[in-house]
Amino acid sequence: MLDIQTTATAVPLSTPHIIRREDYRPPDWMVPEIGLDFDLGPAKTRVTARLTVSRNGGHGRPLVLEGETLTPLAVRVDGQAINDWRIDDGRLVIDLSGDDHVIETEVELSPERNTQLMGLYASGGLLCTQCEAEGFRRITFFPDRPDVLSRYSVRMTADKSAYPVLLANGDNVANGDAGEGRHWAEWNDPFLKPSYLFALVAGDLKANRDSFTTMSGRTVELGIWVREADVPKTAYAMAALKTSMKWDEDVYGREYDLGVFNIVAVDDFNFGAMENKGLNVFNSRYILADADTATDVDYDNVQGVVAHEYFHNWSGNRVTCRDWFQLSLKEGFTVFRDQSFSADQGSAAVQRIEDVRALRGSQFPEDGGPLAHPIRPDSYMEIGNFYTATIYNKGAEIIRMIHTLLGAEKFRAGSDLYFERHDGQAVTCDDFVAAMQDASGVDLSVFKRWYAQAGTPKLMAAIAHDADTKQATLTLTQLVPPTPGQPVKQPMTLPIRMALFDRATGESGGEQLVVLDTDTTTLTFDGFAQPPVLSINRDFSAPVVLETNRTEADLAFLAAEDDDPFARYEAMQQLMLNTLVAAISTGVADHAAVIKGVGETLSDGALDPAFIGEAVVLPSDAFIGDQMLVVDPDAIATAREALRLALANAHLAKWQEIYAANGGRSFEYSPAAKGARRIRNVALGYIMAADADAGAKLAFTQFGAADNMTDRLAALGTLANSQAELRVAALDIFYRRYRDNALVLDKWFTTQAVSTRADTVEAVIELAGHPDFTLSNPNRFRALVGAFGMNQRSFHAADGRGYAFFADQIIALDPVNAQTAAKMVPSLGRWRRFDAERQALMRAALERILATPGLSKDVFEQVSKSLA
Ligand code: 0A1
Ligand code: ZN
Repeated sequence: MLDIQTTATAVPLSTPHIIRREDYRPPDWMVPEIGLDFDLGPAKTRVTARLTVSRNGGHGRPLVLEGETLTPLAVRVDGQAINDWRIDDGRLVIDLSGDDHVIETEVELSPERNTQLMGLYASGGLLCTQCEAEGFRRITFFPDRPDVLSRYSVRMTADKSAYPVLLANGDNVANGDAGEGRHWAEWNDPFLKPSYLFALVAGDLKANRDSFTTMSGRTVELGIWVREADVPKTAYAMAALKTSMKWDEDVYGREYDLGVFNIVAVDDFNFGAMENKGLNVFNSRYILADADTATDVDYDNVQGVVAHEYFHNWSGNRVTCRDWFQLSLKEGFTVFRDQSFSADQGSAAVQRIEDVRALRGSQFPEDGGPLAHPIRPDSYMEIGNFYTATIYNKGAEIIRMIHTLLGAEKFRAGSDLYFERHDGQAVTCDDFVAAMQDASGVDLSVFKRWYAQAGTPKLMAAIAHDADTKQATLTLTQLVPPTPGQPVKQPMTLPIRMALFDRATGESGGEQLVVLDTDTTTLTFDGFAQPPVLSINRDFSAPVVLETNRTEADLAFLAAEDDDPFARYEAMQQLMLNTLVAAISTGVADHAAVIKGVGETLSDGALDPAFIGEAVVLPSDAFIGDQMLVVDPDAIATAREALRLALANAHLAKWQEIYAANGGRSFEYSPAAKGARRIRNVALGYIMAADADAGAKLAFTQFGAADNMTDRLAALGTLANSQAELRVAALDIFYRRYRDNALVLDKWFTTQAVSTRADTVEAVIELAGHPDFTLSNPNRFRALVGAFGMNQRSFHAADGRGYAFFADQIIALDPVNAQTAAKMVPSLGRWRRFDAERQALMRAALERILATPGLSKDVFEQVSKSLA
């Protein structure tokens, strides 16, 4: 029977199955070897699997193989067809008498009908797979859990003209002609791996080929496989891959292990990319880049994601997770590794600012809302919902804190021990911490609370001074807030980097590391005739919300003087936030300190333009909202626009000077050129705010003359936010120029979805009816609907139209792509943060989603938890 994969597994809403970490049991059966034979076709693919199974321990339990949307066409045990198998809740159950058997199953799939993009699916003429976390069970019956490690051999047969290239994990060991216009290929992967790392790709692809010589002198053949026309857009990704391979050797001593490393770009993909062993599959947005189509941010993302997936070869593949509760074991560590790599490639300060901005933008709200969970969760309904900013970004901060506590050398000893001790194993977060502890001698037992407790700690730092004793006193107090299911918390280990500055000389006695692992502590510092200025949580050494008693003068001092660039940026942000929050709560705006601070930053010749570009940008609407008890989107927008206008007017001559000084060069992708584009486009935004007519002309000229996407899109965004007549013309020109380039067209949708204009809700509703909008491509859906969900001004329009539209879209997407639909829910799930009217409207939208018949368990979990 043909298997239909367009819907997710239906779950009776009354009995959602909750999987708990404490219920972990080792597998009943191991599968040391698996042979897979794919007879590939878009409408019909036949999969024959041959599993060598062996009983694990002395139990009498049957063999249970996971299957989702699969029907067995044949089942054989040791070569004999059997009929006494049964299907139980989608699983194939077989009673076996002995301890070692060979099981064969056959199923048929329809890749072109698989809109969920999990398992084997069709994308733009390709056939490809996505198995993490539980997609392999949509391909064949298997104990689809990460602690079952197998050796894979794969044979694929497909039409030669439609699918001339056949790729899978490991090495290509044989190829041949199958007659009738078909051909076959065999691939063997010598490394043991869990099923979630299995991959195959078949298609009409061309490769950018290169090679890398490893530290021990082995040659690795590299291939980035894309449509022929896209090959020139893969140069940057290839360079990033080679730099990553070298970096992992230099910094972690990790060498690549196979003779080939292939990357394939696909257009329809639920996430960013996937680290399948030797065959990474990427969302094309993280591979393709050239000056005409990719912004500087896109280039950075390509580099970061290529590195991330490559680094998984050790942190994830060679050493993998025992179960999905340990997801942060590979993701937190690998994000930390890719962040460190990116910091080494350009401005470390700007990288850190961006990493913290991402953490605060998505993880802090998650940690403070109904979906808060520790980096090692205790339970889930659908693991797809746990690929979160908490697991990834907060997970990376936890590894970064271990790095801070141990120091670089001991951290490296710890990672060496971890890789050596657990190579080829499926392990836990406890195993990782144990290796770090054993190699360093540093006790991490209290630190481990970070794995168990959710919520962003609040750190209060109060500085006092006694002129008589010339002593400064610093009192640190932490508070870990309650989160769903965790009403009471224990204090966390907080590594706090700090320095005290003499405000007269501008000197500090150097940085020190204070480790707070109790509720409160007081530290004294001698030799301060004047009250010192406190610089604290430098480089964002602990992922906390900081509250201090520092004055406006202290912050202004740090914004101008601090030798830690992150702390300097933070001081300026804090000055801005204080000004905005005061304006919102009192209705009186005093912009003087921010105007002065920004002026000094703009004139500081010693600063890197890329850093200045970040330091003079106002905090986002959403981040301002996070500082308030009740988020008031309208008041926030008004206060932010007023401060923007004040900065624009006060420094107009400077913005114009910066604009002129940083233009006129032809495109180059270098840190200096990137920095110049950044500061110039920030200046353009301010010029627009100060003088709408002149700004619009300037933006339109830049839009037309730009030789790169960064400048063109920045100009378009500036126009799209404005009332300028040229706005429509610019959007139209952009659309016509790029209508055939899906990745750039996504930017056209997003630019309009994040617009600050008052008519954005109508515009977005209209765009959802545009012929280029589709539910079948996750990038396009995220570009319009996902981006709109982040637009605080319009999404939260007081009449609730934004919420209603958003709910309609989630309901429409759910049967097509449940995973992507579920990812949208948190925008509505933040309802408790808003006023009573908005709360009611947001809840009504969530309740309408929940009442939808046949809702996926993905969306069900997110919505039901959001309403709880
Ligand atoms: N492990 C990948 C993320 C990923 C997870 C699930 C997927 O299913 C659609 C795809 C990718 C990473 O961390 O890059
Ligand atoms: Zn990852």
